[in-house]
Amino acid sequence: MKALAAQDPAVYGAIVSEFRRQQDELELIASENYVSEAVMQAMGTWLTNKYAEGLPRRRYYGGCDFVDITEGLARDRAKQLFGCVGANVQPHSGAQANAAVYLAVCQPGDTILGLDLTHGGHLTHGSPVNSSGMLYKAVHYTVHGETGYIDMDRLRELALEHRPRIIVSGASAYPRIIDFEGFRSIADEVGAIHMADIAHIAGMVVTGLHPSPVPHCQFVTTTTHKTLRGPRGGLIMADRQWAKAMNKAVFPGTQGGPLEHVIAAKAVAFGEALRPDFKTYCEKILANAQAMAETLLSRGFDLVSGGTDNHLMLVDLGETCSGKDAEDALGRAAITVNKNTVPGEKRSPFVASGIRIGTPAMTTRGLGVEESVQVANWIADAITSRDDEDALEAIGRQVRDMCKQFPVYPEELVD
Ligand code: DSN
Repeated sequence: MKALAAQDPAVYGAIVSEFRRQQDELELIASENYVSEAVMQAMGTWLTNKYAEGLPRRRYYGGCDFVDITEGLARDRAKQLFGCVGANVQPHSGAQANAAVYLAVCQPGDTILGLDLTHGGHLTHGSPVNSSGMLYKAVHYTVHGETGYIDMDRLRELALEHRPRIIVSGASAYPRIIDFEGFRSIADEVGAIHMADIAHIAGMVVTGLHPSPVPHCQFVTTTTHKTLRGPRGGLIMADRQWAKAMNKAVFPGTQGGPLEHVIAAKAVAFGEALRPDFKTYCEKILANAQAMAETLLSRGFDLVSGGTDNHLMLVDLGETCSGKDAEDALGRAAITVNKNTVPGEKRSPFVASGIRIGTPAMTTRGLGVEESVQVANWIADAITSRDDEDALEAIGRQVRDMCKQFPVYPEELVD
């Protein structure tokens, strides 16, 4: 990065500081990961200079021969990975992908039925502060008050009562297996479209460690940067009937020129996810999550739904500590998590009563079950000692020592 360092030390300095943070501290945000050097190299290329509105071989601009190759590879690999009929690799993000599906399927004012935000849903599943909740009439299902699992009976009741145009399955903070087949059967019963947003669990889906929604959906959306470990971006899949509408809804419906440098990096990441060692990686994500959940439970913490089947867990801190205080304390101990609302939330979302913990990033840097148990104990210690700066500093030193043993990237990358 010599040219950047010389030309713009302010930007370069912040980038290097972020490198140091990622390298030296522990990242447990469930939606984050570390891309490979190959993915990063593909992203930082002259493909960023190219306009390529349209689809491969059907563009509105000349000079697209080579971005047609990279986008074609991304699309073909996405289809192979997910076993889907149609794939559009152009959405700039998961939110853009979801907006495009709504545009393809709904008229303004139509009803969307999605998981409530405080029960693990996503802003784009009909929150009033998101266009999905402003342009469409949003109705929300919830998790069961006692079990913490999605209440499929209530979902069916709501679907029968409101007759939604689209039912959205998938979540941002839900630790259990999702019954996509059950969602489809309710959608079929009320004549709704079923869209699964698998942004969080895509890695497990493509490796067969979570049931695939593809046979049970008209649309599946995902981000590419979470468990899939690709560049920041989105992807939509559609069945045969909806593939054309999907493409039109992305461009010209909701986006202009695709980010071809990012799409090339998606192709590289999908290539990585097709390799057998990606399944081993995802198995380790799950094993680490189990180990952390069991340790936290043994330390007396309350987990929403009592545990986890996937890469994340939601710790309900109850009355004693807010999510914000826990997030701050862990930050001072070099551990990054995010505060999260919990079902039945009584605090504001800026304070929240829980924290969300995920294992995809720490697994990428090579931490295993033994380290996961240690990390969970540090989390428990840090939350318990949240007002004791010396204790937090001591935990932080141990966390940094562990990170040193498991570097994310070669140090030379920032030279
Ligand atoms: N913000 C992402 C997450 O953290 O789950 C979802 O978009």
